[in-house]
Amino acid sequence: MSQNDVLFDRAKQTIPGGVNSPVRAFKAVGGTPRFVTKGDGAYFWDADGKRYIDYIGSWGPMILGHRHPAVTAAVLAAVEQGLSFGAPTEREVELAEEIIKLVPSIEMVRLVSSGTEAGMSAIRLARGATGRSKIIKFEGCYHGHADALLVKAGSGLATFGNPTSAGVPPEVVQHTMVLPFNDIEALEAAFAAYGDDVACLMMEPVAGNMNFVRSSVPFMKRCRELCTAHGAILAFDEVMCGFRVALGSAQSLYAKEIPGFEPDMTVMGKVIGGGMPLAAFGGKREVMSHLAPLGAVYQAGTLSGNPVATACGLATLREIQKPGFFETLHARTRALIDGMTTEARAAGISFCGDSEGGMFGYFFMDTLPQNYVTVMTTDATHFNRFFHHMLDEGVYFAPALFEAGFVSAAHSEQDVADTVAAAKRAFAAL
Ligand code: KE4
Repeated sequence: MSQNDVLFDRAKQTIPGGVNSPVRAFKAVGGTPRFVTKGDGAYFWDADGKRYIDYIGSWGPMILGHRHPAVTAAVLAAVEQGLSFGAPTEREVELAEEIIKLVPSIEMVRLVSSGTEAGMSAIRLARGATGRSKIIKFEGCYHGHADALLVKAGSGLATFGNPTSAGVPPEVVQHTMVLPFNDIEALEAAFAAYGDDVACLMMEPVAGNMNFVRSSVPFMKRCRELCTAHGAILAFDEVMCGFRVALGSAQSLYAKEIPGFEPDMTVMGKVIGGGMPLAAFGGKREVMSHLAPLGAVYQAGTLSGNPVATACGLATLREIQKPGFFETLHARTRALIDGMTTEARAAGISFCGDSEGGMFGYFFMDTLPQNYVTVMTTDATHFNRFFHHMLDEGVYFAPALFEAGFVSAAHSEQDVADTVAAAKRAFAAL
Protein backbone atom coordinates (compact mmCIF):
# COMPACT_ATOMS: atom_id res chain seq x y z
CA MET A 1 0.00 0.00 0.00
CA SER A 2 1.43 3.40 -0.95
CA GLN A 3 2.16 5.95 1.70
CA ASN A 4 -0.25 8.25 -0.18
CA ASP A 5 -3.07 5.79 0.53
CA VAL A 6 -2.05 5.50 4.17
CA LEU A 7 -1.96 9.28 4.56
CA PHE A 8 -5.22 9.78 2.66
CA ASP A 9 -7.04 7.27 4.90
CA ARG A 10 -5.59 9.00 7.95
CA ALA A 11 -6.43 12.49 6.66
CA LYS A 12 -10.04 11.52 6.00
CA GLN A 13 -10.48 10.79 9.71
CA THR A 14 -9.93 14.39 10.73
CA ILE A 15 -10.28 16.63 7.63
CA PRO A 16 -13.45 16.63 5.48
CA GLY A 17 -12.60 14.61 2.37
CA GLY A 18 -9.01 14.42 3.63
CA VAL A 19 -8.16 17.78 2.03
CA ASN A 20 -8.26 21.46 2.83
CA SER A 21 -9.45 22.40 -0.64
CA PRO A 22 -11.79 20.15 -2.67
CA VAL A 23 -9.92 20.02 -5.98
CA ARG A 24 -6.97 18.33 -4.21
CA ALA A 25 -9.07 15.21 -3.49
CA PHE A 26 -8.87 13.89 -7.10
CA LYS A 27 -12.68 13.39 -7.10
CA ALA A 28 -12.93 14.46 -10.75
CA VAL A 29 -10.20 12.09 -11.98
CA GLY A 30 -10.43 9.33 -9.36
CA GLY A 31 -7.55 7.67 -7.55
CA THR A 32 -5.51 8.70 -4.52
CA PRO A 33 -4.17 12.23 -4.17
CA ARG A 34 -0.40 12.45 -3.87
CA PHE A 35 0.74 13.79 -0.50
CA VAL A 36 3.65 16.08 -1.28
CA THR A 37 6.68 15.95 1.01
CA LYS A 38 8.88 18.58 -0.67
CA GLY A 39 9.31 20.66 -3.79
CA ASP A 40 12.40 21.89 -5.59
CA GLY A 41 12.46 23.87 -8.86
CA ALA A 42 10.03 22.32 -11.34
CA TYR A 43 9.53 19.19 -9.24
CA PHE A 44 7.87 17.86 -6.14
CA TRP A 45 8.03 14.45 -4.44
CA ASP A 46 5.16 12.39 -2.99
CA ALA A 47 5.00 10.31 0.19
CA ASP A 48 6.41 7.31 -1.69
CA GLY A 49 9.41 9.36 -2.77
CA LYS A 50 8.24 9.53 -6.41
CA ARG A 51 9.25 12.68 -8.31
CA TYR A 52 6.79 14.60 -10.48
CA ILE A 53 7.24 17.45 -12.91
CA ASP A 54 4.82 19.90 -11.27
CA TYR A 55 2.44 21.69 -13.68
CA ILE A 56 0.17 22.95 -10.88
CA GLY A 57 2.65 25.18 -9.05
CA SER A 58 0.21 25.51 -6.14
CA TRP A 59 -2.46 26.54 -8.73
CA GLY A 60 -0.41 29.49 -9.96
CA PRO A 61 1.75 31.07 -7.23
CA MET A 62 4.97 29.13 -7.89
CA ILE A 63 5.92 30.96 -11.09
CA LEU A 64 9.62 30.76 -10.10
CA GLY A 65 9.40 27.07 -9.20
CA HIS A 66 9.78 25.66 -5.70
CA ARG A 67 12.47 26.93 -3.29
CA HIS A 68 13.81 29.74 -5.45
CA PRO A 69 16.94 30.87 -3.53
CA ALA A 70 16.11 34.60 -3.56
CA VAL A 71 12.58 33.95 -2.29
CA THR A 72 13.70 31.53 0.41
CA ALA A 73 16.36 33.99 1.59
CA ALA A 74 13.87 36.87 1.70
CA VAL A 75 11.34 34.82 3.68
CA LEU A 76 13.92 33.54 6.19
CA ALA A 77 15.25 37.06 6.70
CA ALA A 78 11.71 38.34 7.30
CA VAL A 79 11.03 35.50 9.75
CA GLU A 80 14.05 36.63 11.79
CA GLN A 81 12.36 40.04 12.19
CA GLY A 82 9.09 38.60 13.55
CA LEU A 83 6.06 36.92 11.98
CA SER A 84 3.20 39.38 12.39
CA PHE A 85 2.53 42.66 14.19
CA GLY A 86 -0.99 43.84 13.37
CA ALA A 87 0.60 47.20 12.71
CA PRO A 88 1.75 48.83 9.46
CA THR A 89 5.17 47.90 8.09
CA GLU A 90 7.29 49.44 5.34
CA ARG A 91 7.29 46.22 3.31
CA GLU A 92 3.50 46.42 2.73
CA VAL A 93 4.07 49.86 1.24
CA GLU A 94 6.90 48.52 -0.91
CA LEU A 95 4.65 45.75 -2.23
CA ALA A 96 1.76 48.17 -2.87
CA GLU A 97 4.16 50.44 -4.79
CA GLU A 98 5.47 47.46 -6.82
CA ILE A 99 1.95 46.30 -7.78
CA ILE A 100 0.96 49.85 -8.77
CA LYS A 101 4.14 50.27 -10.81
CA LEU A 102 3.44 47.06 -12.76
CA VAL A 103 -0.34 47.52 -13.20
CA PRO A 104 -0.99 51.17 -14.15
CA SER A 105 -4.77 50.87 -13.88
CA ILE A 106 -4.30 50.41 -10.13
CA GLU A 107 -3.84 53.70 -8.25
CA MET A 108 -4.41 52.31 -4.74
CA VAL A 109 -4.39 48.73 -3.44
CA ARG A 110 -5.49 46.89 -0.28
CA LEU A 111 -3.63 43.69 0.70
CA VAL A 112 -5.57 40.70 2.06
CA SER A 113 -4.88 36.98 2.63
CA SER A 114 -6.70 35.09 -0.12
CA GLY A 115 -8.22 35.58 -3.55
CA THR A 116 -11.66 34.85 -2.11
CA GLU A 117 -11.22 37.63 0.44
CA ALA A 118 -10.02 39.99 -2.29
CA GLY A 119 -12.93 39.18 -4.63
CA MET A 120 -15.50 39.40 -1.85
CA SER A 121 -14.12 42.76 -0.71
CA ALA A 122 -13.99 44.08 -4.28
CA ILE A 123 -17.70 43.30 -4.73
CA ARG A 124 -18.58 45.05 -1.45
CA LEU A 125 -16.46 48.05 -2.46
CA ALA A 126 -18.07 48.26 -5.91
CA ARG A 127 -21.52 48.17 -4.32
CA GLY A 128 -20.54 50.77 -1.72
CA ALA A 129 -18.90 53.05 -4.25
CA THR A 130 -21.82 52.97 -6.69
CA GLY A 131 -24.73 52.59 -4.25
CA ARG A 132 -25.98 49.79 -6.49
CA SER A 133 -26.61 46.09 -5.69
CA LYS A 134 -26.53 44.10 -8.90
CA ILE A 135 -23.41 42.31 -10.13
CA ILE A 136 -22.66 40.45 -13.34
CA LYS A 137 -20.41 37.41 -13.53
CA PHE A 138 -19.89 34.79 -16.22
CA GLU A 139 -20.59 31.08 -16.29
CA GLY A 140 -17.34 29.17 -15.82
CA CYS A 141 -15.54 32.03 -14.10
CA TYR A 142 -14.65 31.49 -10.45
CA HIS A 143 -13.95 34.37 -8.11
CA GLY A 144 -13.49 32.51 -4.82
CA HIS A 145 -16.15 31.09 -2.53
CA ALA A 146 -17.86 34.23 -1.17
CA ASP A 147 -21.62 33.64 -0.99
CA ALA A 148 -22.66 36.22 -3.58
CA LEU A 149 -20.34 34.62 -6.13
CA LEU A 150 -21.32 30.97 -5.69
CA VAL A 151 -23.94 31.24 -8.41
CA LYS A 152 -24.74 29.32 -11.54
CA ALA A 153 -26.58 30.60 -14.58
CA GLY A 154 -30.31 30.94 -14.21
CA SER A 155 -32.69 29.52 -16.79
CA GLY A 156 -33.14 32.55 -19.04
CA LEU A 157 -30.69 34.69 -20.99
CA ALA A 158 -30.20 37.51 -18.49
CA THR A 159 -31.80 36.08 -15.40
CA PHE A 160 -30.54 36.03 -11.86
CA GLY A 161 -28.53 33.07 -10.69
CA ASN A 162 -29.22 30.16 -8.40
CA PRO A 163 -26.78 29.13 -5.66
CA THR A 164 -24.15 26.55 -6.67
CA SER A 165 -23.59 25.61 -3.05
CA ALA A 166 -25.72 24.48 -0.17
CA GLY A 167 -25.80 27.02 2.61
CA VAL A 168 -26.21 30.01 0.30
CA PRO A 169 -29.72 31.44 0.78
CA PRO A 170 -31.37 32.44 -2.54
CA GLU A 171 -31.75 36.03 -1.35
CA VAL A 172 -27.96 36.33 -1.11
CA VAL A 173 -27.56 35.68 -4.85
CA GLN A 174 -30.70 37.46 -6.01
CA HIS A 175 -28.62 40.39 -7.26
CA THR A 176 -26.04 38.27 -9.10
CA MET A 177 -26.57 37.80 -12.83
CA VAL A 178 -24.69 34.97 -14.53
CA LEU A 179 -24.14 35.35 -18.27
CA PRO A 180 -22.49 33.13 -20.87
CA PHE A 181 -18.80 34.02 -21.41
CA ASN A 182 -17.90 35.60 -24.77
CA ASP A 183 -21.60 36.18 -25.56
CA ILE A 184 -22.11 39.81 -26.63
CA GLU A 185 -25.85 39.37 -27.23
CA ALA A 186 -26.45 38.20 -23.66
CA LEU A 187 -24.27 41.03 -22.35
CA GLU A 188 -26.24 43.63 -24.32
CA ALA A 189 -29.54 42.17 -23.08
CA ALA A 190 -28.40 42.24 -19.45
CA PHE A 191 -27.27 45.86 -19.62
CA ALA A 192 -30.39 46.88 -21.54
CA ALA A 193 -32.53 45.41 -18.79
CA TYR A 194 -30.53 46.26 -15.67
CA GLY A 195 -27.51 48.35 -16.72
CA ASP A 196 -28.14 51.33 -14.45
CA ASP A 197 -28.50 49.02 -11.43
CA VAL A 198 -25.22 47.16 -12.00
CA ALA A 199 -22.53 47.91 -9.42
CA CYS A 200 -19.90 45.85 -11.17
CA LEU A 201 -19.15 43.28 -13.82
CA MET A 202 -16.52 40.85 -12.58
CA MET A 203 -14.65 38.62 -15.00
CA GLU A 204 -11.54 36.54 -15.45
CA PRO A 205 -10.02 38.10 -18.59
CA VAL A 206 -8.37 34.75 -19.34
CA ALA A 207 -10.68 32.24 -17.69
CA GLY A 208 -8.56 29.66 -15.89
CA ASN A 209 -11.46 28.07 -14.02
CA MET A 210 -12.93 26.53 -17.12
CA ASN A 211 -9.49 25.30 -18.10
CA PHE A 212 -8.19 28.07 -20.43
CA VAL A 213 -10.65 30.31 -22.30
CA ARG A 214 -9.69 33.80 -23.47
CA SER A 215 -12.22 36.63 -23.58
CA SER A 216 -12.47 37.56 -27.26
CA VAL A 217 -11.33 41.11 -28.00
CA PRO A 218 -14.80 42.18 -29.27
CA PHE A 219 -16.38 40.78 -26.10
CA MET A 220 -13.86 42.55 -23.88
CA LYS A 221 -14.36 45.80 -25.79
CA ARG A 222 -18.12 45.54 -25.29
CA CYS A 223 -17.73 44.81 -21.56
CA ARG A 224 -15.69 47.99 -21.23
CA GLU A 225 -18.07 50.12 -23.33
CA LEU A 226 -21.22 48.95 -21.53
CA CYS A 227 -19.71 49.36 -18.05
CA THR A 228 -18.62 52.89 -18.99
CA ALA A 229 -21.99 53.76 -20.52
CA HIS A 230 -23.91 52.56 -17.44
CA GLY A 231 -21.49 53.69 -14.73
CA ALA A 232 -20.75 50.12 -13.67
CA ILE A 233 -17.32 49.11 -12.38
CA LEU A 234 -15.39 46.73 -14.66
CA ALA A 235 -13.59 44.45 -12.20
CA PHE A 236 -10.84 42.16 -13.52
CA ASP A 237 -10.26 39.03 -11.48
CA GLU A 238 -6.56 38.51 -12.18
CA VAL A 239 -5.98 36.25 -9.17
CA MET A 240 -4.84 33.53 -11.57
CA CYS A 241 -3.64 35.43 -14.66
CA GLY A 242 -2.13 38.39 -12.82
CA PHE A 243 1.68 38.45 -13.26
CA ARG A 244 1.23 34.98 -14.78
CA VAL A 245 0.20 35.58 -18.43
CA ALA A 246 2.32 38.75 -18.75
CA LEU A 247 4.28 41.13 -16.52
CA GLY A 248 1.48 43.67 -16.90
CA SER A 249 -1.10 40.88 -16.26
CA ALA A 250 -3.92 40.05 -18.70
CA GLN A 251 -5.10 43.67 -18.84
CA SER A 252 -1.82 44.65 -20.54
CA LEU A 253 -2.58 42.16 -23.33
CA TYR A 254 -6.03 43.65 -23.95
CA ALA A 255 -4.60 47.18 -23.81
CA LYS A 256 -2.51 46.20 -26.84
CA GLU A 257 -5.68 45.25 -28.76
CA ILE A 258 -8.04 47.96 -27.47
CA PRO A 259 -6.53 51.49 -27.34
CA GLY A 260 -6.71 52.96 -23.86
CA PHE A 261 -8.26 49.84 -22.37
CA GLU A 262 -8.13 49.35 -18.63
CA PRO A 263 -10.42 47.87 -15.96
CA ASP A 264 -11.68 50.01 -13.06
CA MET A 265 -10.70 47.47 -10.41
CA THR A 266 -8.36 44.48 -10.31
CA VAL A 267 -8.33 41.51 -7.94
CA MET A 268 -4.98 39.77 -7.54
CA GLY A 269 -3.49 36.82 -5.64
CA LYS A 270 -1.36 33.72 -6.14
CA VAL A 271 1.83 35.07 -7.81
CA ILE A 272 1.81 38.26 -5.69
CA GLY A 273 2.23 36.08 -2.59
CA GLY A 274 4.82 33.79 -4.18
CA GLY A 275 3.26 30.81 -2.39
CA MET A 276 2.31 32.48 0.88
CA PRO A 277 -1.16 33.71 1.92
CA LEU A 278 -1.40 37.09 0.19
CA ALA A 279 -3.88 38.64 -2.23
CA ALA A 280 -5.00 42.14 -3.11
CA PHE A 281 -7.65 44.31 -4.73
CA GLY A 282 -6.99 47.72 -6.19
CA GLY A 283 -8.24 50.32 -8.58
CA LYS A 284 -8.87 53.99 -9.13
CA ARG A 285 -8.23 56.26 -6.16
CA GLU A 286 -11.81 57.55 -6.34
CA VAL A 287 -13.20 54.03 -5.86
CA MET A 288 -10.61 52.83 -3.33
CA SER A 289 -11.19 55.88 -1.14
CA HIS A 290 -14.57 54.43 -0.16
CA LEU A 291 -12.72 51.79 1.89
CA ALA A 292 -12.44 52.00 5.68
CA PRO A 293 -10.86 53.78 7.43
CA LEU A 294 -11.22 56.48 4.72
CA GLY A 295 -14.78 55.68 3.64
CA ALA A 296 -17.89 53.79 4.62
CA VAL A 297 -17.10 50.37 3.09
CA TYR A 298 -15.77 48.16 5.87
CA GLN A 299 -13.03 45.63 5.22
CA ALA A 300 -10.32 44.30 7.55
CA GLY A 301 -7.92 41.40 8.26
CA THR A 302 -5.64 40.28 11.08
CA LEU A 303 -2.93 39.01 8.74
CA SER A 304 -3.52 41.43 5.86
CA GLY A 305 -0.12 42.54 4.49
CA ASN A 306 1.65 39.99 6.68
CA PRO A 307 5.37 40.87 6.89
CA VAL A 308 6.60 37.39 5.89
CA ALA A 309 4.09 36.99 3.06
CA THR A 310 4.94 40.44 1.68
CA ALA A 311 8.64 39.53 1.72
CA CYS A 312 7.81 36.38 -0.29
CA GLY A 313 5.65 38.33 -2.75
CA LEU A 314 8.16 41.14 -3.21
CA ALA A 315 11.02 38.73 -3.89
CA THR A 316 8.84 36.96 -6.45
CA LEU A 317 7.76 40.16 -8.21
CA ARG A 318 11.38 41.30 -8.41
CA GLU A 319 12.46 38.06 -10.09
CA ILE A 320 9.72 38.12 -12.76
CA GLN A 321 10.80 41.61 -13.83
CA LYS A 322 14.23 40.36 -14.91
CA PRO A 323 14.92 40.82 -18.66
CA GLY A 324 13.56 37.99 -20.81
CA PHE A 325 11.66 36.31 -17.98
CA PHE A 326 8.25 36.30 -19.67
CA GLU A 327 9.61 35.78 -23.18
CA THR A 328 11.30 32.57 -22.03
CA LEU A 329 8.33 31.46 -19.94
CA HIS A 330 5.90 32.08 -22.81
CA ALA A 331 8.06 30.16 -25.29
CA ARG A 332 8.55 27.22 -22.88
CA THR A 333 4.82 26.95 -22.18
CA ARG A 334 3.92 27.26 -25.86
CA ALA A 335 6.44 24.49 -26.68
CA LEU A 336 4.66 22.23 -24.20
CA ILE A 337 1.25 22.80 -25.76
CA ASP A 338 2.49 22.61 -29.35
CA GLY A 339 4.45 19.43 -28.60
CA MET A 340 1.49 17.68 -27.00
CA THR A 341 -0.85 18.81 -29.79
CA THR A 342 1.51 17.43 -32.44
CA GLU A 343 1.75 14.07 -30.67
CA ALA A 344 -2.02 13.86 -30.12
CA ARG A 345 -2.81 14.65 -33.75
CA ALA A 346 -0.21 12.05 -34.87
CA ALA A 347 -2.01 9.50 -32.71
CA GLY A 348 -5.37 10.51 -34.20
CA ILE A 349 -6.61 11.94 -30.90
CA SER A 350 -8.86 15.06 -30.88
CA PHE A 351 -6.79 17.53 -28.89
CA CYS A 352 -6.15 21.28 -28.77
CA GLY A 353 -4.60 23.70 -26.32
CA ASP A 354 -3.73 27.30 -25.71
CA SER A 355 -1.27 29.20 -23.55
CA GLU A 356 -0.25 32.69 -22.58
CA GLY A 357 2.87 33.41 -20.55
CA GLY A 358 3.19 30.64 -17.99
CA MET A 359 -0.47 29.53 -18.04
CA PHE A 360 -1.94 26.86 -20.31
CA GLY A 361 -4.93 24.62 -20.92
CA TYR A 362 -5.69 21.65 -23.14
CA PHE A 363 -8.89 19.98 -24.31
CA PHE A 364 -9.74 16.64 -25.85
CA MET A 365 -11.61 18.30 -28.70
CA ASP A 366 -10.67 19.67 -32.13
CA THR A 367 -11.18 23.40 -31.61
CA LEU A 368 -10.67 25.69 -28.65
CA PRO A 369 -13.92 26.19 -26.68
CA GLN A 370 -15.13 29.77 -26.17
CA ASN A 371 -17.44 29.17 -23.20
CA TYR A 372 -18.23 26.92 -20.27
CA VAL A 373 -20.94 24.84 -21.95
CA THR A 374 -18.52 23.87 -24.72
CA VAL A 375 -15.66 23.17 -22.31
CA MET A 376 -17.86 20.71 -20.46
CA THR A 377 -18.34 18.67 -23.65
CA THR A 378 -14.66 17.64 -23.37
CA ASP A 379 -14.18 13.89 -23.52
CA ALA A 380 -13.85 13.39 -19.76
CA THR A 381 -12.91 9.72 -20.11
CA HIS A 382 -9.96 10.59 -22.32
CA PHE A 383 -9.04 13.46 -20.01
CA ASN A 384 -9.03 11.27 -16.90
CA ARG A 385 -7.16 8.38 -18.51
CA PHE A 386 -4.59 10.82 -19.89
CA PHE A 387 -4.21 12.42 -16.45
CA HIS A 388 -3.49 9.09 -14.78
CA HIS A 389 -1.14 7.89 -17.50
CA MET A 390 0.87 11.08 -17.11
CA LEU A 391 0.77 10.79 -13.31
CA ASP A 392 2.24 7.29 -13.60
CA GLU A 393 4.92 8.77 -15.85
CA GLY A 394 5.80 11.33 -13.16
CA VAL A 395 4.00 14.29 -14.73
CA TYR A 396 1.49 16.10 -12.48
CA PHE A 397 -1.19 17.92 -14.48
CA ALA A 398 -4.38 19.49 -13.10
CA PRO A 399 -6.66 16.75 -11.67
CA ALA A 400 -9.79 18.29 -13.18
CA LEU A 401 -10.74 19.26 -16.74
CA PHE A 402 -11.97 22.69 -15.71
CA GLU A 403 -8.59 23.73 -14.30
CA ALA A 404 -5.67 25.48 -16.00
CA GLY A 405 -2.02 24.38 -15.84
CA PHE A 406 1.13 26.33 -15.05
CA VAL A 407 4.77 26.31 -16.16
CA SER A 408 7.45 27.92 -13.99
CA ALA A 409 10.78 29.53 -14.82
CA ALA A 410 12.35 26.37 -13.35
CA HIS A 411 10.84 24.09 -16.03
CA SER A 412 13.67 23.30 -18.47
CA GLU A 413 13.49 22.48 -22.16
CA GLN A 414 14.34 18.91 -21.12
CA ASP A 415 11.39 18.85 -18.70
CA VAL A 416 9.11 19.92 -21.55
CA ALA A 417 10.65 17.36 -23.91
CA ASP A 418 10.22 14.62 -21.29
CA THR A 419 6.59 15.68 -20.78
CA VAL A 420 5.87 15.62 -24.52
CA ALA A 421 7.50 12.19 -24.82
CA ALA A 422 5.34 10.91 -21.96
CA ALA A 423 2.28 12.43 -23.63
CA LYS A 424 3.14 10.57 -26.84
CA ARG A 425 3.06 7.30 -24.90
CA ALA A 426 -0.17 8.35 -23.18
CA PHE A 427 -1.90 9.19 -26.46
CA ALA A 428 -0.83 5.82 -27.87
CA ALA A 429 -2.36 4.15 -24.79
CA LEU A 430 -5.63 6.07 -25.34
P1 KE4 B 1 -8.26 31.70 -3.20
O1 KE4 B 1 -9.33 32.10 -2.22
O2 KE4 B 1 -8.28 30.21 -3.51
O3 KE4 B 1 -6.88 32.22 -2.84
O4 KE4 B 1 -8.60 32.45 -4.59
C1 KE4 B 1 -9.87 32.27 -5.16
C2 KE4 B 1 -9.78 32.53 -6.65
C3 KE4 B 1 -10.25 33.74 -7.13
N1 KE4 B 1 -10.19 34.03 -8.45
C4 KE4 B 1 -9.66 33.15 -9.33
C5 KE4 B 1 -9.61 33.52 -10.79
C6 KE4 B 1 -9.15 31.91 -8.90
O5 KE4 B 1 -8.63 31.05 -9.79
C7 KE4 B 1 -9.20 31.59 -7.53
C8 KE4 B 1 -8.70 30.27 -6.98
N2 KE4 B 1 -8.33 29.30 -7.97
C9 KE4 B 1 -8.40 27.92 -7.57
C10 KE4 B 1 -7.99 27.06 -8.78
N3 KE4 B 1 -9.00 27.02 -9.77
C11 KE4 B 1 -7.54 27.63 -6.38
C12 KE4 B 1 -7.33 26.17 -6.08
C13 KE4 B 1 -8.26 25.68 -5.01
O6 KE4 B 1 -9.44 26.10 -4.97
O7 KE4 B 1 -7.78 24.85 -4.23
